[in-house]
Amino acid sequence: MRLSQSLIPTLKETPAEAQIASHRLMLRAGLVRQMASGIYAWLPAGHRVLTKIANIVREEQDAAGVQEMLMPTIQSAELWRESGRYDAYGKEMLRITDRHERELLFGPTNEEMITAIVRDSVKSYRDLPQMLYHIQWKFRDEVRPRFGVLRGREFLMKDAYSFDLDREGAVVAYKKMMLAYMRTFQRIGITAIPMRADTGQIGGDLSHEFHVLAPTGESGVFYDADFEAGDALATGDVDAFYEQMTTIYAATDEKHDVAAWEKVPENRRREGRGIEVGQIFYFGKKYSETMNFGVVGPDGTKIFPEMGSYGIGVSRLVGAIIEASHDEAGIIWPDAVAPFRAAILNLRQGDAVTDKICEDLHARLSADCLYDDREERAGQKFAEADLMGHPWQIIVGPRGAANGQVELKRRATGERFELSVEDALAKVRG
Ligand code: 5CA
Repeated sequence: MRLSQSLIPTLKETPAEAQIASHRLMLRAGLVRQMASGIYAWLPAGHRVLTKIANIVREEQDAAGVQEMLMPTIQSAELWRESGRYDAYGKEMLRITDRHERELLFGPTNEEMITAIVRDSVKSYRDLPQMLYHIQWKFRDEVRPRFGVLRGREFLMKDAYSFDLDREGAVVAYKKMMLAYMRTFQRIGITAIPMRADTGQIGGDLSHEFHVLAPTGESGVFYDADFEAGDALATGDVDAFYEQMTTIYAATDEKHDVAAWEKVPENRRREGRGIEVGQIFYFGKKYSETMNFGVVGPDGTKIFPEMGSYGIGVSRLVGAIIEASHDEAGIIWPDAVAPFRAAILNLRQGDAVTDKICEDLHARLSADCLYDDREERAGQKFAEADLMGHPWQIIVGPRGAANGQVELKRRATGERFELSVEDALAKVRG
């Protein structure tokens, strides 16, 4: 993509309304614009990040055997009256009335809708288990939307739902999902720690929140430093993995257990703050019973399925990644989710050899690179590339170009390499 022809409206000044780094940097790097309180438009570069994250989430859900579908954003109040949550949900729910005076709402989550959908066609124990997910916009009328996309009112969520015949099956689904989450976060390039959590609005008796460590996080977190050391994912075995994850102490302030904390050796105790990027719940028959969803069991009796729900804050992740990975100059994107893997900085637009090398690089790196082909000072190009946080910068100036050399800069470490065009390409491609 050519920067001269792109809508990436970077800002030099720090926007006054932004209190924390990720919000400031998302505005300054031209990723999003606020359209109303807690409601954002995703501009082209921001949309690329959101899409890359959603695709990783999708691939790992698919790999775990979860079926993708798409439910609407607008739901009927009737559905929520069935579970009793229509009144219980309170002011966070955006309620809408249509022209026929029918009561609708903008979905804050989908337990009721998925239960109604599965209830409609699953009648026998033979049709279970089922695991389904979608990636869809949600709306919660938060009292205090803040920190940009971290606490928005409209936000993108991956929400999955499991239906099993018994508790044992539901716990298998829960463990599978925890493994899928850890794989997802690892692929994105961040560390997210699963912590015992409260079940809140969703209800139930087993829940974990996944927290990215960052000083600006909304929750206090306590965890055993062993978590960082152990590569629990390497086991590949769901039970062994779950065992390892849940025996290492990690809890948010809401569930912090002082007696257990004292059992963690002092030199391994870590306290900090975390941003919740996902939460999983096992809540049993809460919705299947209240919404009268039963299947016929092997002996002809009615069985209410055991359910769980599993969320990832896809749009919140964009902000959380930036909170965890930035410096004074700007964003430092992990390779897998950067809007562009590389930027080409042409330091002498109009110099025939420099232009030719840049055009050649641009053609060969194609869509995943941003070519800064503007008539701008080198200093500005450097500053904006650092701000936007491309993992690689390929810097092409007339002196090097004359010898077929370019400079390659790694954003995360600041390392610089003088390389031939071919070697630079090979390094960027990894
Ligand atoms: N139905 C369940 C799981 S599918 C559920 O709604 N869980 S949740 O309330 O914990 O939300 C799932 C994830 O969405 C959270 O972990 C968080 O990452 C994200 N999220 C929740 N509220 C917001 C918000 N206001 N802005 C941005 N992301 C949010």
